[in-house]
Amino acid sequence: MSTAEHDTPDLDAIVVGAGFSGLYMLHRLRDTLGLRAEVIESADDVGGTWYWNRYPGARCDSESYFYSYSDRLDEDLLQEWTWSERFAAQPEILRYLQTVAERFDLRRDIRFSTTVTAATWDEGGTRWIVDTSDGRRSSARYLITAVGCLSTTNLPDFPGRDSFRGKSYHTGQWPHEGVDFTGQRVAVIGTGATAVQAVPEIAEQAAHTYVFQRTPNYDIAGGNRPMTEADAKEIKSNYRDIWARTRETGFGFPYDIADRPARSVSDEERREIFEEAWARGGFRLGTTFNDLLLDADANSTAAEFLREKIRGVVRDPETAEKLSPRDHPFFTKRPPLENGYYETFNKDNVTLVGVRETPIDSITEKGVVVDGVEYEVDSIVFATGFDAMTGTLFRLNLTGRDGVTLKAKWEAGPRSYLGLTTNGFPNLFMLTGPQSPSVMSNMVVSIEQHVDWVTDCLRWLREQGRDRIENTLAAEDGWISHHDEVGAMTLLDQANSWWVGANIPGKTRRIYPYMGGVGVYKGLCDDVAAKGYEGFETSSSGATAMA
Ligand code: NA7
Repeated sequence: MSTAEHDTPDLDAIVVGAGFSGLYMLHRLRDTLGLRAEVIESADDVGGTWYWNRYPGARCDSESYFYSYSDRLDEDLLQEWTWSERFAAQPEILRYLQTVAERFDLRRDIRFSTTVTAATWDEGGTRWIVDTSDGRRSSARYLITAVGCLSTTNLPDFPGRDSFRGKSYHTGQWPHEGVDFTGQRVAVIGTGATAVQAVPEIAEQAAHTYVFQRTPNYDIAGGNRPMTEADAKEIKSNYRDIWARTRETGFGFPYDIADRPARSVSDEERREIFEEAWARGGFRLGTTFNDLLLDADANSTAAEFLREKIRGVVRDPETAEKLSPRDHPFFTKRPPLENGYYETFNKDNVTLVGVRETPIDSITEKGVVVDGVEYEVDSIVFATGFDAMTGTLFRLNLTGRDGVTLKAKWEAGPRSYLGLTTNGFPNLFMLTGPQSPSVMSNMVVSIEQHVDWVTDCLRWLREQGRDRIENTLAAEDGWISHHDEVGAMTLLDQANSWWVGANIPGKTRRIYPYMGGVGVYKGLCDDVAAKGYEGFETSSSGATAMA
């Protein structure tokens, strides 16, 4: 493909996606490096995940004050912006991202309502050729995917699904005008983090809510509450320390995993520790001991604590037992944070329908059929999750060197170096790609780390007079074996979760996120950079595309 074919001027970089990662990447490319960059975004505004997920109750499960851009972006914004709740709801996070887009004048370099249909590496031109749904073809030296990890929805192919005469929704593609369920009979399929947020809100309105549960989860107390003035003051005066800590801890939170095994303390003491974490809410419970995710026996102590909590809330013992997970260890599926979810099952007009032993047979014109019973409903809410981490990358139809597609290369699972790049796909960077900590961490911290690493890498290339970079196969093999070795030390593979690709029929089962922790991972990435981008081969095309 020759560059003469391009009908738009060449760019230095194209970024796909205008969520948390794409916005920050654009700012760095354009305003820090002075590059000509464009973001391509399928939605009609910024926000990414927070643009699409508008279902009732949608909220972040990481605390707002550290689920936002850090002091690396703008210290003034940290002081000016005050979150209204401990865990921000979707509209507030979207407003925050819109504010960032305005503050840095980012929208002028974003092509909205446009989907990337294909991206092909042009070795002769040392560039990516990008085709989009608006019929345009663009080219750029570098292609950076900022597509999010949970952006391709999973809509199971239930027999008869499309025959349903009522309204159906997927939580990840919620109508902007909202949905009023007042007086309706509603089916919610799924009991992951999304359903756990949505069900209490839907059940407030609906005449009857049927929740179809395949696998019960260990839901942790959300502990959401309004942010007080005192909270805000304390946080704002400590921001530097808070951010510094997030970059060094295992999960990218400003608190770390306690350095003690679960059995190192007495039963009473452990209980107190769990109770304290429970009362504070959020993922703290998962950081109470250092072996919860490594040792089945240690894990069982937390699992039993959580089952007890369910029994303490849900009045009907049969329903409580049905809601209690027993088939997988705690935290081997992403634990939802609950704010009133279990309590909802004490309502007379909420029914839990188990669909593990007797899966959903079909969907009919009138409703959902399980075990010969037709649950007649007016609306169906599919809270059935996403083809995580690789789903959207594959939909970009990436073709690398020698005509090899990403999908073909990754048929047996992702192959990356640091979760950032992949051999055969020069000048491609995947922000929060598989085999990086991403979904096993506070996403924004991981996003910033990736964006900053890519920014430094591009600066370094320019300083070296190079404009082509590709990781070696040896480096990739090394990363994969380290990644797999660390993953195998955990209990993660003991559950059928989207973390291991088990939620999508036919998807290769592998541990997708890097399990070594945010701080360790950052150290490894920094080390690669400090050694002159060890594991990469770089060269110069002799062109002068970069400013
Ligand atoms: P999840 O966590 O993948 O949950 C999807 C739910 O849908 C889960 O309970 C699934 O049961 C259920 N599901 C999926 N397919 C089926 C079929 N065929 N039959 C019955 N039930 C089904 O997605 P969420 O949107 O809740 O959360 C995704 C992430 O977003 C979350 O982890 C946070 O990081 C934010 P299963 O457990 O697979 O048996």
